[in-house]
Amino acid sequence: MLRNFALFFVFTCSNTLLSFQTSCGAESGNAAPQTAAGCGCENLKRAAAVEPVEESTATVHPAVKYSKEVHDRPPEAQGDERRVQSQMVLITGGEFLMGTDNPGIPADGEGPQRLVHVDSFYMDIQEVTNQQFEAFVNATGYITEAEKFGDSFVFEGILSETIKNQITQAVAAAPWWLPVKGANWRHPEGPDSNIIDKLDHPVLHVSWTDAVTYCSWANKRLPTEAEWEFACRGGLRDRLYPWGNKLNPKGQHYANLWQGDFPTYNSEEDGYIKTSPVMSFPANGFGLYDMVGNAWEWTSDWWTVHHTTDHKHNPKGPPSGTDKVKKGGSYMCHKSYCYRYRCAARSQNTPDSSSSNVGFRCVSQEQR
Ligand SMILES: *[C@@H]1O[C@H](CO)[C@@H](O)[C@H](O)[C@H]1NC(C)=O
Ligand SMILES: [Ca+2]
Ligand SMILES: [Ca+2]
Repeated sequence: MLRNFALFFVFTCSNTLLSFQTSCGAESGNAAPQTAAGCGCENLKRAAAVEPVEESTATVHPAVKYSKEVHDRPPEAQGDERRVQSQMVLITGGEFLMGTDNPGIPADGEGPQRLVHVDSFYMDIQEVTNQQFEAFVNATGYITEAEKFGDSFVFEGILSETIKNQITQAVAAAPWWLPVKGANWRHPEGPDSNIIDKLDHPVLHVSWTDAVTYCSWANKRLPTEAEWEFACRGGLRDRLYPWGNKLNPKGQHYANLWQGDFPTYNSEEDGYIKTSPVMSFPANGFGLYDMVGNAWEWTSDWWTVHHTTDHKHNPKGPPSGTDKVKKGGSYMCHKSYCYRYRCAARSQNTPDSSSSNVGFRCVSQEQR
């Protein structure tokens, strides 16, 4: 039974099935800790050979299928499920410096710093919550990829002993990630957990495809990386964080991150060991909460580490790729392992991967 996990997951740097015990050269070769695997979440990848069981309507992209269902209905019938959706703020377009010439993690393609222009758009002020995602599932019957595959990656530190003892395999480059059967958005810490007390926490274990489908249903879309980063910076120029360059100005915490020693000891100095309710920390200059920390956030861009310094207008990333860009870091990020809670920082996952620290928020051209 456990062997099945090996068929479902491979890590990106080895690309070898059944290789959970081998070490991951690309990661162990890094000397400086901040260039290491970080949260290790970019290593979480499903094997291409394994496809989830598709319904007969699978020829229609889920985003189209689920959004059509709801858009065909009269607006008055859409009220209930829409009421819980996030407030949005207008992000007035403009020019900004994207990326950095002083990368915390050069291998991630944080540089070079480049002048980018984005048009105006609206953005959810918060990460999509469990309650909001539940409203979507109630309305559409949508089944996430983690539910179709039957498993998802959970950070070892939040699993019960019972579940932990049933698992013998982990990701070699990041042994704190365990593939857990029955883990999904309703059971974020494994099958013996639930979201009853976490309705206002970010939804987790959602793949990129799940995120696209949700946003499309809400008549929104995922932000491009440029939009996300512009929004993250909150009008500040060339700063590390959405609020400035100091991590804890006046001793205050501005994001749900990891304090202590990753992955063994979380001192909970910011008040949270795991996710926090959305908007528990101060908003940035644009009125956006949790842009860094709490849950990672999917963007629409394909991943590349090569960027041109040519002046770009609304860049959308490369036309194709294998991984999607995620931004902002999570409650698992600590400077020693995952210095990715900076606006310029970035990481990647395959579009079908999911884990206990990745969520999303949506944007749109018009107020929704
Ligand atoms: C979803 O449906 C369940 C069962 O009817 C209900 O208890 C729950 O409140 C609904 N959630 C939302 C967000 O509407
Ligand atoms: Ca924390
Ligand atoms: Ca976040």
